[in-house]
Amino acid sequence: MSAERTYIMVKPDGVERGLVGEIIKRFESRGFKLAALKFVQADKELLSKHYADLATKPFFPGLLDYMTSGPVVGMVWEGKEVVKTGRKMLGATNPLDSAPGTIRGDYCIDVGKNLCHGSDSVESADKEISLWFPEGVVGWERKLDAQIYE
Ligand code: DAT
Ligand code: MG
Repeated sequence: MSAERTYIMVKPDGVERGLVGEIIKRFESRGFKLAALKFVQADKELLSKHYADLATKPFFPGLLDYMTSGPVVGMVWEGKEVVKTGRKMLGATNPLDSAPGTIRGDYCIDVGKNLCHGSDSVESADKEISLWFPEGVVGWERKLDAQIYE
């Protein structure tokens, strides 16, 4: 079974709107395994590293303001093709392009308040997990896996 991991984060609007449980529930119900979880008020230094590839974008200062406007919930989820599948579950970056049934497609409208983050590749996931969880994540055996993977 795959030990692929992704970094999923509920953004400040998702925390404020009480959607943390809903987002966790979707990953749990799908069968992915939680490996780490953290409630944190991030600062601009951390978020500048997280969004380093967007530093030259005109919306970058606003993005940092948004992401530091309140606490976030950072999580590591593990499972087969969880990076790609996690992105599908989140929906498109612009929520208006997100299909109903996705998190963004069900719960938000504007790109600057799009509720959640998901790593876009295995390489980004590794970097993001090291950045948000420098202490490491929890490796554990889940008996339920026998009912999820063939
Ligand atoms: P994603 O979050 O789908 O990986 P991204 O990495 O390109 O998308 O951008 C990171 C975040 O930056 C995104 O979730 C919301 C914000 N963002 C992206 N494009 C934007 C835009 N055109 N205007 C405002 N915010 C934007
Ligand atoms: Mg991204």
